Amino acid sequence: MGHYKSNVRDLEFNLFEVLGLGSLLDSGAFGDLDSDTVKEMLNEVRRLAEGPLADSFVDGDRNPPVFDPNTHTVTLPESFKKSYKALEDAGWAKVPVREELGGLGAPSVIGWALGEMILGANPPAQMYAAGAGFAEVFYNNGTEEQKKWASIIAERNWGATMVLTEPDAGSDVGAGRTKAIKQEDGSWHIEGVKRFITSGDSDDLFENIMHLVLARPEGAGPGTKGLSLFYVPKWHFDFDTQTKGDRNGVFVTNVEHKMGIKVSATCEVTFGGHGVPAKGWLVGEVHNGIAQMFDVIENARMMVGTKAIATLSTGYLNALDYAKQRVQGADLTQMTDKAAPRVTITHHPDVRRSLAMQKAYAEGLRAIYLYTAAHQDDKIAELVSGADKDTAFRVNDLLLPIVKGVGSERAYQYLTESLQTFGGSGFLQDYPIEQYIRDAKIDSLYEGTTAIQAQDFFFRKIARDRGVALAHVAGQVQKFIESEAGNGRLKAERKLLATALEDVQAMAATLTGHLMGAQQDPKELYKVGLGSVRFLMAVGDLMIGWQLLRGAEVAIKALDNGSDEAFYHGKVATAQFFARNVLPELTATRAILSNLDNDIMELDEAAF
Ligand code: ST9
Ligand code: FAD
Repeated sequence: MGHYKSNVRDLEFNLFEVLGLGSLLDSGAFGDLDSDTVKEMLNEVRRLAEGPLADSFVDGDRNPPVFDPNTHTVTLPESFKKSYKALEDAGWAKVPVREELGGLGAPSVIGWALGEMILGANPPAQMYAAGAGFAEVFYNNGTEEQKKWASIIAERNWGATMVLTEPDAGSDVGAGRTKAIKQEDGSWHIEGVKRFITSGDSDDLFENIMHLVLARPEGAGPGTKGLSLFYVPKWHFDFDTQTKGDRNGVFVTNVEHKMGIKVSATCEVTFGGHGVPAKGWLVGEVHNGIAQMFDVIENARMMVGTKAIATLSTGYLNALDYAKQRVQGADLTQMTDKAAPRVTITHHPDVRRSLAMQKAYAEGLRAIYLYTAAHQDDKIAELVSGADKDTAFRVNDLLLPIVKGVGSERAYQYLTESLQTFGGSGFLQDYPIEQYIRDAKIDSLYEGTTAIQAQDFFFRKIARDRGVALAHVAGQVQKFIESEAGNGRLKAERKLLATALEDVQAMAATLTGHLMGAQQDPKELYKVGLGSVRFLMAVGDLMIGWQLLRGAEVAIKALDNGSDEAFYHGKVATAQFFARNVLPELTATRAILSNLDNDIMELDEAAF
């Protein structure tokens, strides 16, 4: 058995029983893609993920990429290349990609449900496989000519990178210094050093790589708005004859040694530093780089959150499996009887508590990323929450920092509980959890750290949106609270959810008050900064509680029909456990946020 444990049952539960996609799929809204086909796809991807993809998970960690500074190349382990090939051959990464680019044009929510299993089994494989997705962004933003290039790039399965970060420009992308110099033939020469570039080179996985690079044209203004987006190929390519030309002047000049996701090559990339110009073409022939790059970033943030959640899910299922087999100690009620029979550790209350928390966060976060993805498609958004096109767009925007920020933080936190369930064995490389933890840590760092997600969430997705998306989602929660959901069995939990919703609304009002107050006293903004991560996490818990209880409502109805009892009982019990054990904590967070002060901001650095 490989390391990866999928949860197709829970994916199907969310897609068909909670979101109710069956009716839409079976009405022909997405062509041939009906419910049965989606179920077959889920099982096909499960087989691939648990088998050929999971096979190289450990080897890719123990035998990371090797960089040759003389040839500027990266060698990947053969085992990983074999896994990658299996993924590419099966074509799953192209499922959500538009048909013009050789994809199926399936709705996002199906793409992410399949993607979860790939990301759980071998996350770097999905990252290397993102070329067609990148080509879609190029296509959407490109000129008519560039659209043709994008189609060819997708069809020929090129690799792709997103190139923003520089040594002095991490969170602050607008500090980037890489230059773009216009050439007479309409192309540009890019000059500068970028760092931490995922898949900067990739052995012989691809015939070519498309780098999407942010650079500042000579004379352009400061900050992110002065950056433009360039298509820079690794090899020149004649799109008319479809033949590879000379090497372009973009070279990998270092590969990082990392804590996790080691087989994903994280590269320093130097443009125009080796006597060959790094030629690029302005995407869409317009200077609108940061907005264009955010089309990639939004997808990448979704990917990172889903990756984290996928890892927590397999971590929990591994821990559960172990806990059911590990015999240790007597039942607590017989603790004084030294001859009492020994029991499996699932009998110990603290192990139960821990497993319930792991299950609640893994399944609650899965429901959130799928609910978010449901708002990436107009027809599905309408079905799921009654959102029109504009509201669906805003809701997706609002929820992305929750998928990415809350998903990554909670996954890392509860993966340590998965490890704890194994006792000392969890610390060994005999089990996958220690690698899961190392591989998942990156998720709270790249694609915008948690602090950046929290600021994006409050300033852009709530304040700048004038609370429109938040009000839509809060309205959905309120409707659930006021409903008869659970047929009497969820009454107390709906009350706990009502208090949590009030707490979150009060937190939003407090932070908004500080934002308004900043017009008189700019230091009021510090209070928003001091409270924003707590706020993000609190909204995450509210959303998880709501999603779990919605699932419980569906499960209670299903139990009345008497099928799959263990699964549905688990759904109800986990939702109740979360509502009773986690939601009340939001009242304390509300109190903390209502008493924020700037003392810590005024403390001299020397006093830290
Ligand atoms: C990285 C990669 O870390 C790691 C993993 C790579 C894996 C690769 C595989 C990926 C696969 C998935 C991709 C598939 C492709 C697609 C598939 C399709 C089927 N939303 O607030 P302002 C824009 S890469 C939208 O003033 P500052 C907007 O245009 C490195 N747009 O910001 C705005 O203008 P306006 C990742 C947004 O103070 C403009 O930016 N690095 C959003 O100038 C300026 O906004 C980071 O993530 C948004 N949420 O700059 C950097 N926000 O306001 C993190 C801004 O007029 N740092 N815009 O609309 C930040 O995000 C900063 O907050 C900052 C600040 C840079 C935006
Ligand atoms: P900094 O920005 O220096 O942040 C340091 C600390 O300060 C963090 O805790 C941060 O939250 C905090 N901080 C910084 N600014 C603020 C602020 N304004 N408010 C509050 N707190 C703040 N980049 C690419 O362009 N392409 C890639 O493919 C890519 N892949 C990556 C792969 C890996 C493995 C890694 C490690 C990084 C990758 N990155 C990539 C870069 C990644 O996006 C950055 O590391 C990330 O955005 C953070 O930037 P930084 O490391 O410079 O940290």
